[in-house]
Amino acid sequence: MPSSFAQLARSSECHARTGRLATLHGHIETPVFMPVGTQATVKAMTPEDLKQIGAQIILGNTYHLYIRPGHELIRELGGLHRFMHWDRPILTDSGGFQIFSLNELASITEDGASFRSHLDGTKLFLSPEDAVAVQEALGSDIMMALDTCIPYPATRAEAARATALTNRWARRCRAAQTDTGQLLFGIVQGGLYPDLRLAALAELAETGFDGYALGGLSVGEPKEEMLAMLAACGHRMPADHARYLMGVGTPEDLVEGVMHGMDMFDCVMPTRNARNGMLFTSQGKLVIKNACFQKDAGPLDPLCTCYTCKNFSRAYLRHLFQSHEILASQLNSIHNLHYYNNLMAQMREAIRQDRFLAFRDEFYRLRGGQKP
Ligand code: PRF
Ligand code: ZN
Repeated sequence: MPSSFAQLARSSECHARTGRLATLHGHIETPVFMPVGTQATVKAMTPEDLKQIGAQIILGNTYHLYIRPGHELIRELGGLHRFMHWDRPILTDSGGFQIFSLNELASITEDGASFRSHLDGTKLFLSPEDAVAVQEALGSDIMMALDTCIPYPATRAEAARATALTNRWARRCRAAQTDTGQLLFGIVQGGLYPDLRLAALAELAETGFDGYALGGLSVGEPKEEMLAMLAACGHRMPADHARYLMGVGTPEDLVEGVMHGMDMFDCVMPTRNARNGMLFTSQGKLVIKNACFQKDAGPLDPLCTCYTCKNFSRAYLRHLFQSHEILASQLNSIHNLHYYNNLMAQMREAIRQDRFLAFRDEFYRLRGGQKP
């Protein structure tokens, strides 16, 4: 099978690379950030807003859409793209992580995961085969294999057991896939044990997936531990396939992830923080409710070219936030997602020009921060 991913340029000083991923809804230039659209919507953003900030691909959640409104309904209405009026690529997460993070009572057997709906308590079950069938009904471009996320901290024995199950489930997902042209990515677990992760990766690569993800990171472990796993595993993931770091992270995490050879990222941080009045800027974080912005006529970020920064003052944005106006969420989300998207675009350009480490130095210098 030809790979859906082509590497286009690589840094001569680190593992950073640019590439192109082919999907049913067109190409994605990597490294890429995927805004999170859990409920078939990226909160507070219309699809047109998303296009304006340059989003190439968004993420949807199998777990939430399975519970409400149901994958059969979405299939009947023409699939997730038509349902939400988004014609660019969509990646759907498999549900594994959401089942365990939203359900204290979830239980795992060899067969699959049993859990209760977080909405009304209904008993539900999702097998690896179900996870693929649901994602095929949704019609996402990239499907994720069903995994079990290992909580932090976990003993080596716990991590080994969960990782082995995740890999058996991954094989079942691959076998359950039908001929839809959708891509299927495998997920590397292994907790904070690099040898477990590398063994899991070798097994997954043996099965053969269209891309490989690092799961189970940014789940409460110290930052150094996450970066150590990234350094141990990132560049050892198959170079001829896309590499996805799941649920990560801060702008700094994205820069470190790219340096270690990762291609794809998603995180609720830009959208969630936007709604909470925390904005990302080239100089670091900004809390819009702070009194110092009461009469500030300047833009959020003088270096930003987004709709929000071109048209509104910090004073106005602070007023909207303090008044709990819906527009605060919208304008702040536009800015934060523009910031994330622009950061990725800058990294792609720096890699093409083979000056990624210089870009990284400047990134930390501007925000007055230390490199990890
Ligand atoms: N597995 C899946 N989705 C995820 C994760 C995971 O481990 C994470 C962990 N950061 C975020 N989203 N399936
Ligand atoms: Zn802006």
